[in-house]
Amino acid sequence: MVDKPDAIYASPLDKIIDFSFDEKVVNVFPDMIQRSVPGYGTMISTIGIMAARYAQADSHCYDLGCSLGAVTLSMRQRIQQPNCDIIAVDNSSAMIERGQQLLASDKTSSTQVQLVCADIQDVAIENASVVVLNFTLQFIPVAERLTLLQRIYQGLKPGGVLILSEKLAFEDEVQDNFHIDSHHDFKRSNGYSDLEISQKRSALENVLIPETLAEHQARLKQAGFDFVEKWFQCFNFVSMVAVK
Ligand code: GEK
Repeated sequence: MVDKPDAIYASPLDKIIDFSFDEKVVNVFPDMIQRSVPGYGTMISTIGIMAARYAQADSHCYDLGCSLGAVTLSMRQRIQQPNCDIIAVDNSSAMIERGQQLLASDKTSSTQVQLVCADIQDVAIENASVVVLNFTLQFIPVAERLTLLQRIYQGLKPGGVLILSEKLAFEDEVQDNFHIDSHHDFKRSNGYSDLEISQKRSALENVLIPETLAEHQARLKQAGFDFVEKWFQCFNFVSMVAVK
């Protein structure tokens, strides 16, 4: 299994169809996300460190929208609590199939992992000490986001944590443009052409709906979380923790 370089949007396309996490994307996913999300590697390794701190014995840790399981593997390498397992969920069967292969070759820990192909809106969240949404909530319709966060809050044990990473929008146009332009510079510096950047942007337009930091913070509080803190930001990519 060799990770291929992402060239999905390298040639001009007659029609840009909405982005989906299909086989074509799965084949290039590690390269795509590393070159597209500033701070991705730092966020993955740091989420493992935070999971180790918040994981509780006899509980579940959830990786919702797990893709190939980068967060799952990072948590698995760090969690020390007895009888604490990981439930990793994605609704792309291509992602889950490849994720199974990657997991099978990870010999770093005996922590049990269950990979589930399902919509995260249909999965029960129970007896949870850690829940991670690493760039997944942005793909859920805005009107349905609060219900999901409320279910996560209900499923968390006291002292449990939700880690939420998202691409942000900014109300102020100058600020928004600064972050969008800086992100595009980041992508260019990683070898993406202007054509690739603009075709990918069009493909994501109706699929990835970013919101402001204030909107996320208000919704987390509305879902029940008292302590909400932004712990990472690079341009328009942010990660927050919310503790029950
Ligand atoms: C990582 N967390 O590498 N139910 C289940 N999965 C979903 C849903 C849904 N309703 N909607 C989208 N997905 C990963 C990166 S990628 C982010 C997450 C990105 C899944 C989708 O199939 C994809 O695998 C993932 O959420 C989003 O840390 O590519 O920008």
